[in-house]
Amino acid sequence: MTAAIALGSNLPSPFGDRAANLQEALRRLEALGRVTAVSSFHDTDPVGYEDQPRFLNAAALLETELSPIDLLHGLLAIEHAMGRNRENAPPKGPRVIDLDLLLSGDVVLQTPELTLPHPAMHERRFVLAPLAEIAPEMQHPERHRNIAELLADLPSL
Ligand code: PH2
Ligand code: MG
Ligand code: MG
Repeated sequence: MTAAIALGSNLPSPFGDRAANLQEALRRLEALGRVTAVSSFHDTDPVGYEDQPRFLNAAALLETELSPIDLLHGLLAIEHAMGRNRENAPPKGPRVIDLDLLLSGDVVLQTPELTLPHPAMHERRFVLAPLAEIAPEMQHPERHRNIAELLADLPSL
């Protein structure tokens, strides 16, 4: 199954700067499947909680045999291994690495742990713009729009 993953970083780490963190996470994603496409890296304004450093965002496609929940656990394990600490950090605050599962094929799923498609993906330019570079025709299984269409639908500000 093809999974779409959003990557974000807005803190340096022992791996290096934000770009080094994205590169390191992409390297580690290879343990969960085969990375078949990676977008360019987008320097973005923080959205939501604005009093934090700018983000570097990207998107990747992963061809994987893992179930969505096992894939989620793999993503969380990478975040943890790279030094993301959720205990003493605000929910939308600065982070070394954030790996969000956006889509797993056309799976629609709602559990306490995981909602697919990612419930906010269609309203986030920092998610849709990178993903549109590598998967413009990938379908959102609930909105019946592809990624390029969702991006074009965003209000301009
Ligand atoms: N992630 C957030 C909150 N705000 N803003 C940008 N630009 N990029 C992000 O990845 C991001 C954010 C919470 O996950
Ligand atoms: Mg996120
Ligand atoms: Mg996350």
